[in-house]
Amino acid sequence: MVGIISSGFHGRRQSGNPALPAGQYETGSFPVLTAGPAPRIPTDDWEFFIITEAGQRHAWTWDSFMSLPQMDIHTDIHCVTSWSKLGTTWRGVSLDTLFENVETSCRFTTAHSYGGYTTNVPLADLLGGRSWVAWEFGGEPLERAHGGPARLLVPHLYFWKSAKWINGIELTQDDVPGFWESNGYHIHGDPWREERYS
Ligand SMILES: Nc1nc2c(c(=O)[nH]1)N[C@H]1C(S)=C(S)[C@@H](COP(=O)(O)O)O[C@H]1N2
Ligand SMILES: [Mo]
Repeated sequence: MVGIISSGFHGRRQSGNPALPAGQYETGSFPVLTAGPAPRIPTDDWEFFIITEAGQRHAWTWDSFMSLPQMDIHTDIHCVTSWSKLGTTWRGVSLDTLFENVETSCRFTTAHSYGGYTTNVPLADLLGGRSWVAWEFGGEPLERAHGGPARLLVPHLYFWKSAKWINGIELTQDDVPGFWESNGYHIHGDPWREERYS
């Protein structure tokens, strides 16, 4: 997906690697980017919820979450600060599975993390086999610094949408800016469109 037409702000920086969106470089390391301290959530206390506009609450404990169908995920991730990590492997539960019995007419969501971080993601971006609640990285339990015990993984959007220490998803009628979206980041965040800042 190498475009002929420049997409503005960062100018045109092309790597020649079609796996890299414009303005991104490949890194072999796994940088940690967290606003504030990393919360510590024992799996005994961990819970994942989905709450609808009608106030209907669906919730999973760690054990009930682990008994859901699991998937291995092989994907590239792209951080808005310009690094991309290619060919990462994860294990987790598809949001399609978690939303199976959820009735809603909302088109938007806010992901809520332990510690207070939020990010908004359209429901369509969470569904369709493109997003997961991931608890394993590279065959090992997800490190706390990277969001363990579990994080949202929305790899087709910039990585700030992949909320670490995920606690739950709230369905919303409107697209409500989350933490970074209220601080100048793009409301949607598609790296292939260079939706970096607003
Ligand atoms: N809860 C929470 N999730 C978060 C963040 C955060 O500060 N808190 N930072 C976001 C940003 S800006 C990025 S780039 C990625 C970084 O994930 P990493 O530290 O695993 O590389 O997590 C995202 N998820
Ligand atoms: Mo970020």
